[in-house]
Amino acid sequence: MAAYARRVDLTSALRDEAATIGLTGFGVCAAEPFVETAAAIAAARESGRSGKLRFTYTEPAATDITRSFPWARRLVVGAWSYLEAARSPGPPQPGTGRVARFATADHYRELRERLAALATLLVTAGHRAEILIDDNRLVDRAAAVRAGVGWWGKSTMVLAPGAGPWLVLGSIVTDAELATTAPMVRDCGTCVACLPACPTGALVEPGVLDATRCLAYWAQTGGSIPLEFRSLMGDRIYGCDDCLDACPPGHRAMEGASGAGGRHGLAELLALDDRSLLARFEHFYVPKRNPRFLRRNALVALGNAGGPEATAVAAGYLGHPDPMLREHAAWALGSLGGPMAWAALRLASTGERHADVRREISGALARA
Ligand code: B12
Ligand code: SF4
Ligand code: SF4
Repeated sequence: MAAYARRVDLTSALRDEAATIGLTGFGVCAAEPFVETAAAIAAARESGRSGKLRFTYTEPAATDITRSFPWARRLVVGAWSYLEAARSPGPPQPGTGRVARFATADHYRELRERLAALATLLVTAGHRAEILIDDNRLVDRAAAVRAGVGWWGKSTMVLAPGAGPWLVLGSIVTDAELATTAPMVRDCGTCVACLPACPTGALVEPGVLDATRCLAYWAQTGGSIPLEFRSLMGDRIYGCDDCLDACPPGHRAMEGASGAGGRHGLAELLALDDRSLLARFEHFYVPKRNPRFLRRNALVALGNAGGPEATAVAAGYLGHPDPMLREHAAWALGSLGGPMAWAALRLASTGERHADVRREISGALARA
């Protein structure tokens, strides 16, 4: 009985502290294997829907936390609503690109600081505590749903009352046998707004994402962006919020986040050196920390967003030493069109030796 009271007391103390420090969501669940999540990951890999994703998809321990932390008994899950801090990119503006709200700044830091305060309580009470946020060793959404922090939306996002999908998630792994919190008895009901809102049809069924069609995936995956997605990328340079924007449970929270945020001048970005570009976006996931992928995204956004300097900037990239960037610059010029773009492409076609870039230039000129 005394042990039970201690467990409940510590959970209550953690909950109180979570409220005091302003965590958006809090819950505690057992550190047992996520069997259904393991099956969902296996199904995504077998069907090819996970594409080149690694993270939790190739980490066998991701769905069984005790493989990484044999002493784990509970997960203390926290959610942080970043919407107010992120504000809004607003409508497209020529010459600018937009970053999805979750990445307008390192919003995970706010969550980490709050989870650190809870971890201190656990350690002070004599327990072990390890913070995991966006870590390959845990599927954050599976933990959040089990702990009752939110429910699984048809967009695959975890949604919470008041915040909708605008949450980042993380957990503390602990050996404390805390009292657990109940899963949320709630779902999306008859709403399906996110499914048609996805510009690429990546949400192939309620709760099932084909990552190989997701724009957020292409913005953070290496290689060339497939032609079929380049126009659909619009002015995005990182992430995509369309299925979140469409989600009614998040609409009220969006009203309080209308100030400008998350827009960047593309000509300026494309003029930055490697170090400055990576420093500006140090919290992005960029394959191999190679800034060429940020420039690739910016060139695609430039081709879609236009703007007074767009043609000159894209034409300048036709002389870049990196063939992948020449390829995307050629596409951008084909998308921008106009006498200057066609002239730059014709000139480049005379000297270009790389087969992929030549193909891209021909494709772009076919739009003339
Ligand atoms: C890989 C990854 C991606 C990939 C793949 C996403 C995916 N859906 O798997 C890509 C790059 C596409 C991506 C995009 C985004 N991501 Co991401 N991503 C991750 C990562 C690293 C792993 C996710 C994972 O393991 N998925 C495994 C698969 C199997 O899970 P699932 O697709 O959700 O499948 C579940 C559902 O189908 C559910 N389910 C089962 N039955 C049913 C039935 C019904 C009716 C429903 C509705 C659901 C359901 O069960 C399955 C698994 O248990 C996590 C961080 C982490 N370590 O967990 C962040 C994470 C999921 N991403 C996050 C964010 C913010 C995003 C973006 C919003 C960013 C952006 N604005 O661009 C987009 C959202 C796209 C989307 N609609 O999901 C947050 C999500 C927070 C939240 N509130 O849910 C996480 C948790 C990061 C964090 N720590 O906060 N991401
Ligand atoms: S993030 Fe964008 S592309 Fe990906 S599922 Fe949502 S709406 Fe579709
Ligand atoms: S848009 Fe509707 S169906 Fe999609 S996640 Fe939000 S509430 Fe659920």
